[in-house]
Amino acid sequence: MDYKAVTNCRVCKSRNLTPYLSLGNLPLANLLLNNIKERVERYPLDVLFCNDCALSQLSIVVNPHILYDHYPYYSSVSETFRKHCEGLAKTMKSMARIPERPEWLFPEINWEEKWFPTVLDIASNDNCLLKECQKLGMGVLGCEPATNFDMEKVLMDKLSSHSMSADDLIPNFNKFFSYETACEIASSTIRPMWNHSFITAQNVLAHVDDLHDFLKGVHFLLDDNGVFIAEFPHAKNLIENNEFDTIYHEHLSYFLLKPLIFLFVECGLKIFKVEKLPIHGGSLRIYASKRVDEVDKSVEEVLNEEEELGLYDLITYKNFARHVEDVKIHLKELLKSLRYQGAKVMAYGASAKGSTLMNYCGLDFIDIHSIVDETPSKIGKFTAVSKIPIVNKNHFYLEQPDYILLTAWNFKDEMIEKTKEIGAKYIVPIPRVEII
Ligand code: JHZ
Ligand code: ZN
Repeated sequence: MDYKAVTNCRVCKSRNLTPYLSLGNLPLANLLLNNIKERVERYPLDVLFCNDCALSQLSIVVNPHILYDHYPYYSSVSETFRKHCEGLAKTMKSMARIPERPEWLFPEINWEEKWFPTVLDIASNDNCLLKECQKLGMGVLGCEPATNFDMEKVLMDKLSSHSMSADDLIPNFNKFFSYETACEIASSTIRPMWNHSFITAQNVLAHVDDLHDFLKGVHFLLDDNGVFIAEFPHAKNLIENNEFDTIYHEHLSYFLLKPLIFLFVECGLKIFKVEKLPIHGGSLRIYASKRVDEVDKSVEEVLNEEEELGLYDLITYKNFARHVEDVKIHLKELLKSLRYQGAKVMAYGASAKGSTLMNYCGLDFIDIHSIVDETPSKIGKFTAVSKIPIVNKNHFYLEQPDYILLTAWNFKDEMIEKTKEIGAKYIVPIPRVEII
């Protein structure tokens, strides 16, 4: 079976789930075709609201091996995201504390001199974050199930125990993270893997079905002073800014802070600080530990804001669902009139959200000439169902488009800066269709 249906809330286990948005039967958002004749599977894309804990979640869970064994998204392509990771690495370095009794683990080491904080990054992708951590002298380990990043990684069996030659390499566990994987990591003899000062999870919690098992693994690996740092798009922005295109089969959950606090407590972790970040259309970064003396006021502030905005009430979600169709109507109308005028429209960013946008709106190669993406492995492929060719950035100069549709509007500033000399106008689809 390619997917299973959700019957209970992923966080609180309630069966009191109400559907509020259906985007139809869509292909997997990161599925790219080598050939337009390839058969494409479609899956229902419906969102449910948990009336007990306010978690929005998809009605189905697609088999993660189909989604992630090969993953075409490379985080480092965006300079904005790379800088974001540099910032997080610096934050961790400044927060790091020497564990209370590290000499128990490696008595031969003079810890005052040699101790360096360690970071385990879950779903480490192309090591965008870990490379920044490494530059700051932190011990690094990745856990990434996709096999296509191998060039950048070092297979565990190539490293001997306590090998210091590993310092400039980034070891990786080629597995989905789970409690079982955490036990394997802990039983490994390689030093940077044990007793993690930091465990990071950028844009991965939303992809995880069994969150309890995942956090059990985090709890198991985190040292007593350790901090778990997770980032995810905040469902507040999904609703407020009409970011419906961030809904796709990989994103099983759309998080508010409230259900996460409940979940973390159940798993023996306490969220002690929250930061709002502009990345990916507006994200939250949460900090959690096993032992917490003081909870920062940011936690209460975000909870109050969520409540004041009505984000714990089903009616807010039903209202949001009514606005989603506006984008479809306006975007289709705009592209139709541009076609009649003979204007050439290209897109920038063969993103997952672009797949939802184009397929939900029923756009294809008639509306959009081609999509530029700088990820080498995406170039030369076609988007699924919409069948739009993905081309390299030179094609902006060759084709001289009149309009560029920003299918990765979350990187609007970076994309406009990189293409301004082309002289095209930009179509920004979210929160409402606009030409700038
Ligand atoms: P981008 C991503 O989704 C990945 P996507 C993931 N699914 C997730 O959870 C969310 O974010 C939060 C390209 N690009 O990041 C790179 C350029 O070519 O908006 C990407 O293919 N040049 C894990 O896929 C795409 O655009 C550039 O200058 O919706 C952007 O995709 C830049 C900035 C990007 O996310
Ligand atoms: Zn719930």
